[in-house]
Amino acid sequence: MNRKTALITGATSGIGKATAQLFAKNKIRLILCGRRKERLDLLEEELGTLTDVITLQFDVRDKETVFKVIETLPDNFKTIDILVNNAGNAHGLSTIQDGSIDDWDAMIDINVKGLLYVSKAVIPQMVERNSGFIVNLGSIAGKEVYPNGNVYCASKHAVNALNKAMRIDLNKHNIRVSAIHPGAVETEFSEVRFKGDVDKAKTIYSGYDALQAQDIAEIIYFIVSRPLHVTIEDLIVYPTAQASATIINKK
Ligand code: NDP
Ligand code: 8X3
Repeated sequence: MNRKTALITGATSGIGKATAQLFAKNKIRLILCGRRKERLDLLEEELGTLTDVITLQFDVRDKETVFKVIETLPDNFKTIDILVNNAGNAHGLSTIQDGSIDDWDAMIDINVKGLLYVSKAVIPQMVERNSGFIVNLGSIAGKEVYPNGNVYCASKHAVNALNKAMRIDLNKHNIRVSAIHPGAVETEFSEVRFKGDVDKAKTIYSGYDALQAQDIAEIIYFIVSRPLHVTIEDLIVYPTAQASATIINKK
């Protein structure tokens, strides 16, 4: 059986890392991406005993590097069967009138433009082969807008739209496209959003059982392991305690 190769962005933490670990257990070959080299090295060491692993250190905002690193992959990693567009984050949580322009730039550049660059670097080979799988990490913030979420919500609404656009444009090329829109997942997400304030980040996940990265990884693996004629196009996943972006039943 031909083993599949997956490129995962944002593999150094949270959902991307858990997905890499689960894919490795299932013998999917891995191209792991992120900015933090030491974490990539550790992952390569950990997962290299289970499957073939290569790591690519780059910032998804760096357009030239994105294309260069993907174009210059070694021959045995050139064929990418599964692209997991996971790298992303929120910066800040404030009203539109108080928001920081640097934070806005980061969210649009990483969550939207970065996702587009990586996709543009990978999609042509999928079109050529008439096969491939793209999983886009959206968010409940891409389905709803909540107070102070403005630009993060806009960036994830864009991911939601791009997921639909990919599904339409790539349909005749037999490429499967799926989006997962989680609610609260306990990762480094809130630490990044609150600029390293660990205590504040913890409050987001306290008083209920938040989703864990592993929960989302299992769903991603389920999606990509369906038979060829099955595509799960769009999925919202909540912790049981969550009913909408703003309603969480905390004890
Ligand atoms: P983490 O902060 O734990 O992981 C984010 C990952 O993205 C890291 O591996 C980080 O790696 C990578 N990343 C961030 N910025 C860049 C960049 N500029 N270039 C390359 N890689 C980058 O968060 P999650 O695992 O929770 O987030 C994964 C995805 O899931 C995101 O798209 C997020 O928006 C989405 N999501 C998260 C939810 C949550 O509640 N946690 C809910 C809904 C959606 P490095 O810093 O090494 O570059
Ligand atoms: C992360 C979930 O609700 O903080 O995308 O936007 S939320």
